Amino acid sequence: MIKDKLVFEYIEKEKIRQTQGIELIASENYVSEQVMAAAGSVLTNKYAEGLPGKRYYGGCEIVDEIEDVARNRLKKLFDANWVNVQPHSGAQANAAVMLGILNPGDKILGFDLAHGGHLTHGSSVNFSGKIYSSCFYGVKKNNGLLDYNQLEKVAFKEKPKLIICGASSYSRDWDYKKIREIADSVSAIVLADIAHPSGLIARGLLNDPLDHCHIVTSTTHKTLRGPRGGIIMMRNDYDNPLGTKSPKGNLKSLSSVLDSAVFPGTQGGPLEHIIAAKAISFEEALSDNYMQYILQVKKNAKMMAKCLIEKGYNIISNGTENHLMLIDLSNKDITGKVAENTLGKADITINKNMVPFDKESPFITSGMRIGSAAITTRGMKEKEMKKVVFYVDEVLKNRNNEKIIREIKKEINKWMVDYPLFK
Ligand code: DSN
Repeated sequence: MIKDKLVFEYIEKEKIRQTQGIELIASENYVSEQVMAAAGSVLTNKYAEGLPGKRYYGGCEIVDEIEDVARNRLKKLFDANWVNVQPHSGAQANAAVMLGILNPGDKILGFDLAHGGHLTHGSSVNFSGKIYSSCFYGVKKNNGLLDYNQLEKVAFKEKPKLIICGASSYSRDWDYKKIREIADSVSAIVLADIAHPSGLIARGLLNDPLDHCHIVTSTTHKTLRGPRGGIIMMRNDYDNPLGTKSPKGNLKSLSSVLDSAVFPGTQGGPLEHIIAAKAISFEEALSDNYMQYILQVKKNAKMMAKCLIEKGYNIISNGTENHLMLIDLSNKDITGKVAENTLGKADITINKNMVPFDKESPFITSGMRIGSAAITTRGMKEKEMKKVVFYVDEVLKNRNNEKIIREIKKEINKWMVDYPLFK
């Protein structure tokens, strides 16, 4: 049945790569077979612009049911009262939120990308920094912890319309209550982008942003362990801050503004195959098995951080409360770029990462970011974290010895056979 030998050979090679190595990229994970099956299903054939019950195409009866299942499960998972499961990615979710509640040129305040934030939180190379006027807060130099005083000062000075919290490489929890208080004092909306820790938040292992933030976005493929995609959620609905009115002259609710900002605002047809896969992953995330998994993710990250610190690695903020950590490699006399390349030779996959106040460029960096979400899915526990850190350290110490690195790679490939993708 399968005709495209070339592409399927590459897919098989990628499967082998994913299986035989130690995956430490903090934003990656392995989905279940049923999530993959839905993502590769006939639903990919269907156009369904609009929302369930209000589509612009015929033949949507079944995808309507599927999207409603996804929405209801997501509401249950986060105790949300309104959700949109259509964003193709976290970036698309953020784009829709900004389109919905801001006018071009409006001021936004986000966590500095160089301190652990995200491109879509106002970076000058991203739509968020090109269309809107961005300003930033960051972490304290002495301890790597978020500087709430600075956030407050910048908010008072700049009077942003939107304050964005959330990060792609910050290993500590967030004080959403405090951020909401600051936002209220300058009449700003708060968006929490929980793309990274959403799985931990869903199961109560971190503070709940939905308690305090007006709008919450996330990806579905990191700790949440679903297909690649985005979501938008709110616990309460609000009046639309732009004062947009419906054709009948009524003030539109924020939820309807956000729905319109996803489609037709920023996207065309939703990916119903991915929405089905999201629905499955939300049900998985509600299960006892997932609870055990996400608890273990947190324990594994803590153990990795402890072992790294024992080996003299400098972890920003000196530890982790979630699934990831950012390591400043300056004291090891190695750049992030070299670390990424060298570990890659031993089939340990990480990403180089800027550290706060980094002197290197984003292409070189002084740091690396690692996370425990993917290796925990493979069935690893604290005991295995010690071995993972041992391998990381050995490879970095022997970065100029190709022979040793080749031997470690062989050991790793053999070891990973004990942790199959699907049991
Ligand atoms: N690229 C994602 C990450 O690795 O964190 C964020 O978009």
